[in-house]
Amino acid sequence: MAAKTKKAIIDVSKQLDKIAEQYQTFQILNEEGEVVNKSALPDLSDEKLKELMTRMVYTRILDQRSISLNRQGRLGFYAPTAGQEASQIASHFALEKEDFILPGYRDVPQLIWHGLPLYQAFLFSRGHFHGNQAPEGVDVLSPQIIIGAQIVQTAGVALGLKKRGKKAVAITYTGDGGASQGDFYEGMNFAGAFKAPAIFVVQNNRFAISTPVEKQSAARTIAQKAAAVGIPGVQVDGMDALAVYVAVSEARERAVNGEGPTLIETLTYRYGPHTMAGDDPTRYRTAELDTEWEKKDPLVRFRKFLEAKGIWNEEEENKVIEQAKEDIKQAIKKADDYPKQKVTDLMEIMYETMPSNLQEQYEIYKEKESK
Ligand SMILES: Cc1ncc(C[n+]2csc(CCOP(=O)(O)OP(=O)(O)O)c2C)c(N)n1
Ligand SMILES: [Mg+2]
Repeated sequence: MAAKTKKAIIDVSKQLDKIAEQYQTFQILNEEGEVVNKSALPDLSDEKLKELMTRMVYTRILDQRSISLNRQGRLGFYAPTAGQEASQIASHFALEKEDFILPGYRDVPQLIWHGLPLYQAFLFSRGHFHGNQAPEGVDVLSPQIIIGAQIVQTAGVALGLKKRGKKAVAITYTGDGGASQGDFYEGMNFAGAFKAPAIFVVQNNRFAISTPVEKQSAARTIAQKAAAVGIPGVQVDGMDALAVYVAVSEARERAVNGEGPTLIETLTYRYGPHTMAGDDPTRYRTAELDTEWEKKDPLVRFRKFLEAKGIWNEEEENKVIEQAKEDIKQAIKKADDYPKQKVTDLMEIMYETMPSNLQEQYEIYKEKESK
């Protein structure tokens, strides 16, 4: 144990407590789906509420199907999303079509709901370049694998939107691990200094692969890291779709009104493994912790809320499940039928004008591929 510091002249004893106190978890629905914060309820029509539930159920099915397609060898890279639906889908639900998304590798669902066709998400998983070519008007980057690399880019995209006079935001997603990277501070600092319309969402699912959040930082919350760069920071119950929706809606409004960026920490959990590439969560997580978080499930909670309002039932949910399964079946077939990528494809999309040495190689490959 460290020796006790003698009475200090500069009294910092309460400093950290006072900081942490200011970042209380924002919640609207408790685990039973009961409203615990009535004045914070967002003004969403029944249709909108049902649409949000539809998207979360659909995304849970997509996750289940993606895991089994991966096990059958029909998908490549896949990072499971179950447990994080409120953080991902309700945050996206607060955006507009013209907003720009810079996702991490676990954030494929937000891209799909922003307009990336499902078959392209499957091609991305298989490492096919066409999976990274979002259609015109779908303003997204492809999922970033390098932890934190999308955060400085987000500050840049946001500043670009501002300079062009667009009423839009750049939103990025990273994890608790991402919040320990240098890029994280750099991106937020720049966006704060330039009042760029950015939203930094940190999905704190408690682990960076096997490293628990307590070992990643001495900060008691991730939200409070915003204060160091002079921007608002919000910690929200990331299993509560309504709370996440409100936090992002308000951040968006501030951003487009010229008030600059916001950091949002969502407290969440991934039920599955880190990715499908051999991670075994039982080696670093206890069954008790899994159970504790499963009780907070975002779908169960929101379903109870909607059922109590009389606008959701099993039949309605089954329709969504069937639709999701059918769409996935069609999309995987479309991905199967899509032309295999060729070496020349990659060369064609890399440069506007191909350098002469590549041009030579290009001719050689073109010849080979024609046989
Ligand atoms: C710069 C960098 N370092 C390390 C890795 C290896 N890596 C891949 S995922 C990951 C953990 C990230 O955890 P977190 O940010 O909490 O996101 P989560 O996977 O929990 O969604 C690490 C260390 C990487 N991809 N990039
Ligand atoms: Mg994490």
